[in-house]
Amino acid sequence: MEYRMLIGGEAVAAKSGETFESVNPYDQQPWARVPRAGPEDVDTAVAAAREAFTTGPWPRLTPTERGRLLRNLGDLVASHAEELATLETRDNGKLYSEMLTQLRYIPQWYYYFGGLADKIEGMVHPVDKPDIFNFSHHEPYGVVAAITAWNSPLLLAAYKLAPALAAGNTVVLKPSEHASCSTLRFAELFALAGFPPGVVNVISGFGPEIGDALTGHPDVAKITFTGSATTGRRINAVAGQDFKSVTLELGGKSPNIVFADADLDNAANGAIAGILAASGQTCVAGSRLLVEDSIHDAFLERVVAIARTARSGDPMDPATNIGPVATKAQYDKIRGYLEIAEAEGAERVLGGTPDPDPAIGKGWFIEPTIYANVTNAMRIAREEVFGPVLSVIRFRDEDEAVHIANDTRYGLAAGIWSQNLKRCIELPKRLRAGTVWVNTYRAVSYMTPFGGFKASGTGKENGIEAIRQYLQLKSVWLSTADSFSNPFTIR
Ligand code: TXE
Repeated sequence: MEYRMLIGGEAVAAKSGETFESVNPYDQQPWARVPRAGPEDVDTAVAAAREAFTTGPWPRLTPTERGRLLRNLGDLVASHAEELATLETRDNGKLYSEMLTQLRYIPQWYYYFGGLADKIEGMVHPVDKPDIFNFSHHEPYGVVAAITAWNSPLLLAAYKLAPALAAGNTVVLKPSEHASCSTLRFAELFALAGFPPGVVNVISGFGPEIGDALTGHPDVAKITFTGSATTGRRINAVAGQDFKSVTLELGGKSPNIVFADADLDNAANGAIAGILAASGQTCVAGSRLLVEDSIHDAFLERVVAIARTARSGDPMDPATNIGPVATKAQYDKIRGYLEIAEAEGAERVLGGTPDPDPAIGKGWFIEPTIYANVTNAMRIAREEVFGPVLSVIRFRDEDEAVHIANDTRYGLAAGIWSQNLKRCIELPKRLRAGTVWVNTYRAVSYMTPFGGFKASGTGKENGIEAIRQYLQLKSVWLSTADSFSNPFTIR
């Protein structure tokens, strides 16, 4: 397969002609060639987006028409769901069943924000001045740079594109170099949906090579990013030079807290969903399992028993629970953390080796791994592993659970398992995390705000408020006074 980028409505190669291979994590075979954009391609893509924002038909469309195009796009994603999900699985090794579920859900983002496009209302302000009519309204920023990670390319793109376009911006979208193909194929749907050329541009390439050129480009007004805290920090620094607005969704070290009064069967499934779903390669992974002392041993046994039943294998096979991890770098990083955990004295109760069963394939497989007797000071409990590796930490009482849960630089998500109503209502208020799930885990919706506290990011995606990330507020003053006198005082 040979892919093209989308710039100014044209399917193009990189100006340099360079490409790179996309490797299937399951069989470790290259299966597609992808354009390797350079800074010159970034310039062309930003210029196309800038032109579409200022002079093209896009700024003249009514918000209702923008909404209609977004709904067309949603329909097209729905009718291409199987194809796009297959590309994602080939690119990042995640289960086809997971990617297909995402692809079938993604259209809702385009329908929801398409519906919101013509409901962005301003306000008339009753100012304390005579002869003045004052109002404010929301305006798009202009060109938005949207940068996504490899774990859920088109879902993350929907989080960003749907509100950005509903608000009237134009976009340069850059998927991860580790999983570009679904986004490049998705790019072909914009013309079919009726979007004018240049409204959405898609470039593929390596973050370290073109990231600064994109985020530091003087014509990029807004940046929205999902990825690592390290790259988020870099983007913030570059964007800060020109005081650009940023929305950053970074990683996490989310606590999943199980109290003795929980429904323990549900909680055990919740613990597994938190760490083994997507082979742990999710920003909201419940990678620290906090368990109340009195049930610790029995609960751990339950979790280990379920984890043992998880089947590694071909991500296209509906019977598979654990696919390979996405890249060799990711595999090496996780292996490195397993060594760190052993050296720190964590007690391995499951896994800990590369999957030894040759029957499951040649891919980058990591066995589900569980460490007990982890303390919150260990690196395995503090740093994002992004793999199927669970750290189990004991706690005595609610106060200690809260202390451990909050004792992290991250603040993306948290889980609580309890049947005590008071606790279920009061405890979420004490947790420093942008999302708290109570008796469930890893639920997301286009209708509900999502985003981190602390080092997990800034700004919110999804839900009505998300559209504000792509709008700036303008205040307009009209005077009906007959004279404009005394120019030397404030009015
Ligand atoms: O992330 P990067 P990587 C975490 C996870 C994982 C680690 C590394 O712990 O092990 O990050 O993954 C682009 N300017 N998460 O290397 O580098 C890059 O091309 C602008 C958590 O894949 O952050 C890609 O499109 N962009 C996370 C995107 O940033 C730059 C999901 C993400 O890549 C850039 C993924 C630069 N200077 C990884 N450098 C989550 N929040 O779920 C790179 N990029």
